[in-house]
Amino acid sequence: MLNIDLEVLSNISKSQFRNAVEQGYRRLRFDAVLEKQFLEFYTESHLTRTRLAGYLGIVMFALFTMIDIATMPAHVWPWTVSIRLGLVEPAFVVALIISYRTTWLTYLPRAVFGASLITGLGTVAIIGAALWQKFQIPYEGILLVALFIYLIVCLQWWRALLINLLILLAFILVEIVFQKDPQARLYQIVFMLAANAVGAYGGYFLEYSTRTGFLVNAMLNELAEHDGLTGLFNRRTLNIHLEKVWRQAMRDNQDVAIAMIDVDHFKKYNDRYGHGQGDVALKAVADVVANQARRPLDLPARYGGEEFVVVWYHPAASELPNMAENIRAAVAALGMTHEGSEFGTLSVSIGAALMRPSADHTYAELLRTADIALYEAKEQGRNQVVVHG
Ligand code: GH3
Ligand code: MG
Ligand code: MG
Repeated sequence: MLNIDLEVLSNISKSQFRNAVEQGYRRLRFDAVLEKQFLEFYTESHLTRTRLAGYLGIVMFALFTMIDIATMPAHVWPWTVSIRLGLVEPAFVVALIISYRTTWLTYLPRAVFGASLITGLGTVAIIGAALWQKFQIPYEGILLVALFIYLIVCLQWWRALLINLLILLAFILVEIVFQKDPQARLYQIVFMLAANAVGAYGGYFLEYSTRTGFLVNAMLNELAEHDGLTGLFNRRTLNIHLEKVWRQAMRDNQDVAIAMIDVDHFKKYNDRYGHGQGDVALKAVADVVANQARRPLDLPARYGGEEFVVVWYHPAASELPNMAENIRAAVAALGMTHEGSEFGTLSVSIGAALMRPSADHTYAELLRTADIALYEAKEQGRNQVVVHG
């Protein structure tokens, strides 16, 4: 079983994904919010395989139809063929059509569920119809159907299990009612039970591994997007976000503002209190910064070293000085002693800038303007805010 090493996890910040790993998912269920995300991921990542299963089903049942016509007596095959062509094949076609409509994708699991149930019950009906017509049909096809539903159609395990139990029930009923040879009946039911055990076993671990892959993927993404020390977004994410927000602002004709925040005399702080305490101070400043960017398109990031950036989407221009000042004041209010500074406590200088994106302004310009403002704040004595634009 593919398991995630909990030792490795100790380096990964607290998140719903890490929570899920710690809680375990042997019952093949995450908590409600994560489960919803997983189902979307599951449907999307299995889309090609689900479609291939649909085509495979269509081809196989067409083949069985030809064999029925070629080998069965004329009073039997019209029954089996009408079930194959009238019930099973259309179910595959419907599921396939749904899989090609992006807006219908949420219904795909239900369509696959329905198609699988119809395929299984249809196959049982074929066996029943043939036995009823006194024709000893080879019953092995039903074993294939069970494995197909567990392993190939990419249904969630619980659903595949439910469908297969219903099919099994129907099969046992048909065997009891129509199968006159007790030896054949016994073998057929035992084989069917065995096929279910094999399929359920394989299917369970298939889904367990898919869930593990989902969590690993999500945690890797988080790791790649965030700064390890402060938990804020890193510079790479900042650039990606700025690019996105810049385009959005251009479409919506809105402003984008940023604040560049630099800790004052931080080299001296490190020298006096040690690098470890320096890290503690950076985390404290990062928490303040994170608190000031809370709307969906806002973003707090660590720009590098002791520098941070906040992106604000569509702020009121007149509010920008206040927003930056809030950060400065909140850092000062931390009251972290810094004897090497003229202020006696840890402080930050902030350069803020606001721009309306257009064809001849890039976000690099916004960063540059904020950087100039920051330089001025430092020049004018630190622990203050300068706003441009
Ligand atoms: P100024 O007021 O002009 O900004 O002076 P400063 O000392 O803050 O600026 P400078 O750029 O000279 O020094 C930044 C210091 O930040 C130097 C570096 O050791 C420290 N630093 C950068 N990243 C980290 C970190 O992750 N942890 C710790 N503890 N210190 C860091
Ligand atoms: Mg600096
Ligand atoms: Mg500094």
